[in-house]
Amino acid sequence: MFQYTKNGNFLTENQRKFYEDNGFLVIPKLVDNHLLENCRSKFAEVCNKGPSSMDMMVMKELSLKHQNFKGEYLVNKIQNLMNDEVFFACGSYKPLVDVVESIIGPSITCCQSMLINKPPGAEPKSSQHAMHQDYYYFPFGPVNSIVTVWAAIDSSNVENGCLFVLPGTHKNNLLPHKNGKGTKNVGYYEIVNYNKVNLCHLIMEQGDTVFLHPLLAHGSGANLTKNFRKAISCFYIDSNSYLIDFKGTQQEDLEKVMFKAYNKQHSHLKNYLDSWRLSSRLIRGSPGVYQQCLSQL
Ligand SMILES: O=C(O)CCC(=O)C(=O)O
Repeated sequence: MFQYTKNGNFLTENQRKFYEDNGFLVIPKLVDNHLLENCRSKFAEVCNKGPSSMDMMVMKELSLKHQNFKGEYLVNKIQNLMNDEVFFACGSYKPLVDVVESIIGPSITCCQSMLINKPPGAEPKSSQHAMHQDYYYFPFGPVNSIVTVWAAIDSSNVENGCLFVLPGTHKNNLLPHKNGKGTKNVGYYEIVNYNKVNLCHLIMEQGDTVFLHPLLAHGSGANLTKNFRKAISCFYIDSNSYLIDFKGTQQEDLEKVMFKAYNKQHSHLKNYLDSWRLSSRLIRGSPGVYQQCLSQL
């Protein structure tokens, strides 16, 4: 009866059914505010003093780069967070990982993590994140062994660029995407054609957490307020996932673009797959096929 979730005790029958039918599930107040405030402070520290671990990457909002903005008024994302213990405390927070386990099973690796900041004043086209499926970026499978988790550090709403989703679209295959060049931000790909009729905005308070299937079409709006909009987003996979070669697929272009961007900060990287070695950390259970494959690259 259930295809996208596992048997276990951490989700109610209704929550499980909601995720199965819609491809996402919001759990109010799941992450402790204290952990999120620690992440907020750590983010400010990284913006001002630089990365707090070797593998961490800091990205700037291009539309603000030439306007003399600094610190968290300029940085729109830091990624590869899990080797910083402040962020790890959030990414490995038991109530959150329990829900992840209910979706992908008990062998859990966080394969990517980011703190996404939408600073005030950015160009709307640049601050929004166009409609996409996260699976477009992931060179591993099977697809149902992956889940995206997004926890609100600030309340998010239509004005400050909350997430929006197209419920049920996780039942599609991977859809054609094109490079969202208009956004200026490297690595933003968007779905070429989609129907907005059922678009649903996720209005969330601090600590509210949404779990998204990797094929669910989603994005986020521009921040049109004078305040920041921050969230922490982690991607989890079953540690027995296998790697996929993007050669000959529609993601060949993405692979080149992302590798070029990552290579600027980490010149020792051999290829795009190699970048997942930097960003992955085991969270629960034993290392599996995924770790073996990465170590053989
Ligand atoms: O704006 C955000 O916080 C989320 C953007 C998003 O959809 C993503 O990073 O996949």
